[in-house]
Amino acid sequence: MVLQWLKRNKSPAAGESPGSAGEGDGGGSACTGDTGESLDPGILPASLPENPPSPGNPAAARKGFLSRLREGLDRSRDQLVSGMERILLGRKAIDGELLEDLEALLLQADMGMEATRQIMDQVTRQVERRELADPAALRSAIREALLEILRPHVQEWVPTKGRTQVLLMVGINGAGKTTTIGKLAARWKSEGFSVLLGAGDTFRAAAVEQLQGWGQKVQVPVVAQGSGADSASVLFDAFSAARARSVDVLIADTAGRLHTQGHLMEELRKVKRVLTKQDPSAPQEIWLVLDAGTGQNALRQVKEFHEAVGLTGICITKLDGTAKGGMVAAIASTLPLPIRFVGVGEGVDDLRPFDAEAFVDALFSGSGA
Ligand SMILES: Nc1nc2c(ncn2[C@@H]2O[C@H](COP(=O)(O)OP(=O)(O)O)[C@@H](O)[C@H]2O)c(=O)[nH]1
Ligand SMILES: [Mg+2]
Repeated sequence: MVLQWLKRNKSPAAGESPGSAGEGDGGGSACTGDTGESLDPGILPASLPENPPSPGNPAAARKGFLSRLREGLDRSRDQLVSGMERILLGRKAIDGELLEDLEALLLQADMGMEATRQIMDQVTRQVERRELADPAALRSAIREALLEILRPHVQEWVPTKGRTQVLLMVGINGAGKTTTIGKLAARWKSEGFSVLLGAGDTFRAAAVEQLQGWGQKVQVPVVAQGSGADSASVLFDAFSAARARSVDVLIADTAGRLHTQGHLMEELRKVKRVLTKQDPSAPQEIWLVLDAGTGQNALRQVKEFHEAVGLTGICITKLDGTAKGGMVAAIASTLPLPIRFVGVGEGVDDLRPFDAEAFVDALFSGSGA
């Protein structure tokens, strides 16, 4: 369907292909795909913002999200809070041994070396200045120090109207890229933006189908070619299509890859290059999607992907049901990258901009801090 739509709506910008840009492998602009049965490609995507889905009851949705976040962090919280209670039990004074026990607990909670060091430095300074009256005051001091690490990473990103922006989603297999793309598409569509999805994960047919499934579910068009197509070629065409129709944001899916797979990292750089040929400022955003359950290995992923393609943000998925919630602090303390969104489930509404206060509350609630 998109092929017909592209032909009908061909503009000079849409006429280029990665082949003509000198980057493609001759795949040309033959673009097939599906926009969802109920959508008429002839009027897409300009008609998309006109009938956004009803957001329902936003207050109830937020409450639901917070309780899911809290529930999801049950295991992380148990570990941290019960660990602190155990350490603080019966302790009358704050001494070196107590601080060492707390340090070990933060490391066990997956906060990582850097965040743990920052938290402990701050707490130790407060102890030296006699600002903490008793061991119980340590809990709120740790909570506050954690918030200070996380707060600078709260930087929501929303598309800007008036020019087509590209958001490239990268990460390892199974991290939650495609699911997060579906959720973001629904979110931005409901906020009045026009959205197009690009099926740049061409490794498996199932990957293309999964994205098309999301396209249908949230009623957003998808530009796709068959599996095995050149990823850069698909995304080049998707960008042409998005620009030709003045779509606000193209969200580009990519195949999962390990940061150690050099040739696949090179493929990502190629995707970037072909997009830049159409617009020197594209892709405007490149987000790494991380599974919260990954723990400390996430740090390697962030560093290596950042070095390879220059990340502008991070999304953390599966905060429901992880014992490694502390990894959010580990990531925040390692690189100055915004944490754009967090996911707490597989549903379309289980995604929210990162909220440091809500996260810390969920991690500490019940501790009395
Ligand atoms: N529980 C939970 N599952 C998620 C979340 N995000 C994604 N998933 C699931 O994780 C699996 C892999 O997600 P997918 O989007 O296909 O990952 P991709 O390979 O990076 O594209 C799927 O079963 C998703 O439903 C989340 O926030 N919470
Ligand atoms: Mg995927």
